[in-house]
Amino acid sequence: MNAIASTDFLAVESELGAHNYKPLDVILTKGEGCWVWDVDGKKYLDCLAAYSAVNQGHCHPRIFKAMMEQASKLTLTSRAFRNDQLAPFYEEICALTNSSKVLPMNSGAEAVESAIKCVRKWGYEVKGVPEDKAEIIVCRDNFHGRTLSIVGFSTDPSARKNFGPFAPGFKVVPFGDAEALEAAITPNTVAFLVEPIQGEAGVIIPPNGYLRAARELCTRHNVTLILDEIQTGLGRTGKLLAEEHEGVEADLTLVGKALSGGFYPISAVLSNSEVLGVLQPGQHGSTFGGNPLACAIAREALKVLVEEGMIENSEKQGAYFLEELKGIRNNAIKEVRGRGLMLAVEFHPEAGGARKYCYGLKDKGVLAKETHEHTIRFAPPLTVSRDEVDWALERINSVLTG
Ligand code: IF1
Repeated sequence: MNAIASTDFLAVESELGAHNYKPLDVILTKGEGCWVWDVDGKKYLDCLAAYSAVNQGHCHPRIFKAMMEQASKLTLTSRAFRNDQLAPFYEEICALTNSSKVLPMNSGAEAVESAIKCVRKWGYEVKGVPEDKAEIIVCRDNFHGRTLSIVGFSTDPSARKNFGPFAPGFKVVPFGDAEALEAAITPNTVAFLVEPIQGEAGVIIPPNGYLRAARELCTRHNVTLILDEIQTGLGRTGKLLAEEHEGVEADLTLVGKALSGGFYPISAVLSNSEVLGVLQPGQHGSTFGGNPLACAIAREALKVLVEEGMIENSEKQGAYFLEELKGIRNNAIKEVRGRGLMLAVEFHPEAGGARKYCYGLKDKGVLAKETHEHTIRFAPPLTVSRDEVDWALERINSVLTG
């Protein structure tokens, strides 16, 4: 037992914290692999994996070791000086993702912001767009982070309301509609920014061929394609990058979250074209971006993902998990969908919301979170075994049909 009662944690958070979240009332204190423990010692299978930041499982021992070794040597130099972890990180991530250039940042939103800066600069200096006229096309129901320029092109009222005025230069098209994308492209369009599968929107998988069509349109109209793989990347959908499902390559690929296996905020802009080449000294940066501790952690997090077969496991367990979820009989279920271990069960609006199921699951030892009101996402660490999936399914079945 912990010395502080659960109710006290809630009271203190409520009094002293900004109320920008409404978490499930479970107070976690320990994690290992797919499992987490609360302050009362109760064990749960984590089916959220910190929104895909702990794809490698909680507190992975190899990443922990790499972090401790580096932390005992050198953590931060700033980019005013060089460090001996940056070049090997660049080499390894470029080789793995078939990229030519890297820009290391910290959070996912920073990677998105950085990409926006770069494609605008590319638009003016390479494509020849007139000053301040650059346009970026984004999708309805997008989620790319919480900074001002990003929420400015969100279509979710709660993400935007009363945070304006917002930056101009963004155009919204429906997700999954290549014709709408083509119609929105003008000579001033510098980029199309899109999630290969929309996460926050509820694991929305676009029609087959959509990313290929988007790639083709972007190439034809000299528009950069930016794929936000911050959530879909690094094995989550059963491939290293979700773009591989359609055999396309983005001009800019954004990764974050699992790039550190959950130890540390690390993100990166990966570039296959000349886009990152437009940046000159002094035009962009970050105190912590590319620091030796981050680089050492990311190097090991990527190795673990590949060497321990997590990407293949994601594909295999995900396919099984999906089939079994589809077999659950409950008239309240509208649709079950997913790719790899990015899965969702959507309920009919009349069912009264998904949150009650999340509480039911929590009581039985499965942690999952609703997205919007009517969808539950299941996205465990990619280390999850068949037995653990069965363990979860038994409980999911009883809660959803009970
Ligand atoms: C929160 C969702 C997941 C992302 C994509 C960029 C970012 C994210 C595709 C920004 C972040 C998070 C943030 C987290 C909840 C979460 C989320 F429910 F909102 F949609 F994962 F499913 N691009 N996603 O999904 O990355 O700056 O946060 O590092 O609490 O806001 P960040």
